[in-house]
Amino acid sequence: MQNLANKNILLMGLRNKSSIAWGIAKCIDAHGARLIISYETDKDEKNVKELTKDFNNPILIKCDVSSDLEIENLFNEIKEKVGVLHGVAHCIAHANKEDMKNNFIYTTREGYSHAMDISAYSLIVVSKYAKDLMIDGGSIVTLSYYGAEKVMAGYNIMGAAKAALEANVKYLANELGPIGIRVNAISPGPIKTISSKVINDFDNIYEVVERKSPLRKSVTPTDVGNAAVFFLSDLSSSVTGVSLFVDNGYNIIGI
Ligand code: IMJ
Repeated sequence: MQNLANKNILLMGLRNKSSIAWGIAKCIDAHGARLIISYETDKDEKNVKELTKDFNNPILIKCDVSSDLEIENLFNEIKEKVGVLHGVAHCIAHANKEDMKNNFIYTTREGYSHAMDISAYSLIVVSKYAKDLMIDGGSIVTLSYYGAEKVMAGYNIMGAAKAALEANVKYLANELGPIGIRVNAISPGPIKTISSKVINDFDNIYEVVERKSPLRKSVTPTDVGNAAVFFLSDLSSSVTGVSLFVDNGYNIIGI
């Protein structure tokens, strides 16, 4: 199926084969879009090039979202190369390891700013530049987590950052709605990635979710990719400002 034919879509946050962004990228490409992929470091460039070599003419651009200048350059280059943008998949988050490991109360000022900057603020500045290229309307989708709403062991500063991100989604959806741009979040159940390997308690939470979710299975990057295609396509043309659980129903369970 080609739900994204003739659309130019920016995907941010692809690093390796285990990235959730990789599951999303494959679904977006399969649905016929032209992908523009931004990566953070020169090391990521090699992986991203190799991963996307069979894609439909992808454009690869370096962008570290901690730099306003790099974000501005990213969108200038997109304007130059494709002109119009129809969608953005924002799959970026980062906190310092120590700030996730230590008790929440010991979060440092620097660590708090860093997690908020990369994981929540970046959506605002990316949306600001994206809107100028979304002249036919558009759709912006980001990734959240249940830890924004409920306390999850070890999630700590990222819980605060995802809560901020979900609030950003609502305020951006309200401001960009009148110019035909929708903004939504997907909140996936736990997925094993390279970055999840360093997280204490991850394996325990992953196992509990698999055992207790109504559908009794774990979530795959392709599940998230299919939801992203829904949000980025006209199938969701009247949906904005929501956070959608793609978690096999785990969030409805109490004890
Ligand atoms: C993260 C911490 C604690 C519990 C967790 C997670 N569970 C899940 C995650 C149960 C699913 C993964 N998650 C939803 C995240 O948002 C992870 C973000 C993250 C991961 C790292 C690891 C490496 C690093 N910094 C990070 N920053 C953010 O250095």
